[in-house]
This record gives sequence, structure tokens and C-alpha cells, in this order.
Amino acid sequence: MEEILAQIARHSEEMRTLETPDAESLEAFRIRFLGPKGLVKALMGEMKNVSADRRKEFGLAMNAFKTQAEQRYETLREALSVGADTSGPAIDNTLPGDPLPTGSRHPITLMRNRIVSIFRRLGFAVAEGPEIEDDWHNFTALNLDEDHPARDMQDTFYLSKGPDRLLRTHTSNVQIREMQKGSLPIRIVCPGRVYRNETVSARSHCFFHQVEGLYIDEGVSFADLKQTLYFFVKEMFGEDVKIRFRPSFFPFTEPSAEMDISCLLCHGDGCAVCKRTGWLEILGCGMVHPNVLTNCGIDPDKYNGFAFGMGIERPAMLKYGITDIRLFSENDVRFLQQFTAAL
Ligand code: 2NL
Repeated sequence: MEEILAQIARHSEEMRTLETPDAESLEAFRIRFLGPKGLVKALMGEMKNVSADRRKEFGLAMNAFKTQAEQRYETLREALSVGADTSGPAIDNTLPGDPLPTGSRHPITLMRNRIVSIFRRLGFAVAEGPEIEDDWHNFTALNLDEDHPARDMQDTFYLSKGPDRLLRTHTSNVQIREMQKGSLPIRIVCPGRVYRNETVSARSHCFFHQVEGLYIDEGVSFADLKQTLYFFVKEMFGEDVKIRFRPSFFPFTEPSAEMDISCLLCHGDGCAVCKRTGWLEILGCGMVHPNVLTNCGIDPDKYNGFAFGMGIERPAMLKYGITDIRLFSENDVRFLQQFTAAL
């Protein structure tokens, strides 16, 4: 028994002083002390040679030895992993950094910016206004009578009735507000989101984007309107694109017209996109109705002007080959990351 206790004490001392500078010597420590053929197991096996009255004493000594071995092993193992790789710099400064993900502009934003920047070169300023509007600024001021179908709940999202609050159906409300300010002449474009109570499909959505334009001064002519829009189309779609005006009707303009451009895909030959007509309708326009000027406190005998309105989604779909309008508002990064133009 004394001999066994002396052995335990010797190995305990050996364990205390033993250093393991690398993974190999650490593993050797584990095998020597804690392995299946290690010292803890072997000395434990001496139990049978200990007399019954000293087994308790032996058991306590062996337990202490085993715990010491386990703790020492843990300490040595931690020291090794903390000090790991001290041979070279912990960080390789020569590696390239993690790339920062850069965003891309939304295709509607790209198209809006293109449209707006062309009109800015012609001296138009950008004006913005509320998306939640009262019925006077959205309808009444624009010469729509009380029973005009656009006012119907079927077509317009109402937030409240009496007083009426609604989601604007066009950005004309911004132009009405600019005219009410009374500072003339006015030359503005009004980009923004508008809402219509329509069934969502690949071709139409309950909200979309618009750019409207307004020019009010003395002696503005229909020729000014045509030349402004000619310039816009050439800048936007190229010199080769043909243009035509068709008479139309809007309550807020007189005379009114719709403007078509020759189909960008078939160049006028007729295809599925232009429904075999060779033409694409891109905007509505006209000379501002005198009633609208009067409603906004502008004297129609002194001033006149033109206005136009166009959607952004359709030209964006044409330009980028997008076939479903819902993609614009689904926020799928795989869709959004495809548009990398700078503008
Ligand atoms: C279309 C037609 C148009 C206007 C919008 C307008 C605004 C005021 C006065 C007169 Cl304040 N007119 N805007 C004029 C003609 C057509 O839009 O098809 N838009 C998508």
C-alpha cells in the first residue's frame, strides 16, 4: 500500500511539471495519464492488492489523482489552443477584404430619373406633393363633374367620405397646388406614385408611377407642346423613333391628344407588343382647360399652357424587357439586382 501511494505521488509530481508545447506532446500526455492503458487506469487496477481497511484511503487518493490528470489535461489543451498559430501574424493583411454589397436603383427610379432629367434640360423644375389628397385637388379643380366615373368608389381608393380623403389617382394634384401658389410662369414635372382601384394582373396594378408636366405662361401654343414632346421622345427613345398625335378627350385639357411612338420592338411592322398596330401609346396631353386655370386663381384670358401625363411602368417594361408589372413591387433582389445603370 505504501508503495502504491508513493507511485501516485510520483506521477502526480510528474504531471505537475510536464509541459506540452505542441499538439503531439499534449496527445502523449493524454495517452500516458488518461488513455485506456494509461496510469489512472493502471493504478486503479491496484485496488485488488489493497487491504480492505485501507481501500477507502486508496480510493480518495486515486480520485484526487484522476481529477488532477483531467484538469491538468484541460489546462494544457486550452493553453495550446489560445497560443495557437503564434508562429506568424494572426491576420493576413494581404488578403482582399469582404466585398460590401452595393445596392442598385429600382428600374422605376431609373426610368423616372431619365424622364425627369430630359425635362430639366428644357427648364422644367421638379415638384412633389401629397399622395393622400382631398377630392377638390384630385378631381374638382381638374374640371371633373360630381358624377364623373373616376370619382366612383370602384375606381378610386377612398380613406374617408365627408370630408373626402383619397389616394391620388394622378399627380395632377401637385400641379393644382403649384398653380394655386400664384407664382407664374410655371414649368414643372411631377413624378410620383398614384393609385387606382383595379384588379392586379401582369398588366395592371392598383398603384403605379407617373410623370405629369405643366407649362403655364402667356401665349403658349399647341406647337410648343408638340415640340417639347418631340424633343423628349428623341432624347428618350432615339432619333429614329416616329411620333404621332391622335385627338382625344380629357376634362382638364382642350384640345386633348394622345401621343404614340413607333413600336420599339418591331419598328412599326406590327408585333404582339404593339398589338400589330406598329404604334405604342405613351402619353396623354393637351392645352390646359380654362376652367382649371380659373379654379386655381389664374386668369385664362392672360395665361394659358399645356399639360401632359405619362406612366413610368410601361416604358420601363419596354426598355428592360419586363413582362409582368407585379415584379416591380415584389422586392425580389434577384429581379432588382439586374438593373445597374448609374442614373
Ligand atoms: C394620361 C393622361 C394627362 C394631364 C394629364 C393635367 C394636369 C393639370 C391640368 C391639365 Cl393640373 N392637365 N394633366 C393632361 C393631359 C393628359 O394624362 O394618359 N396619363 C397617364
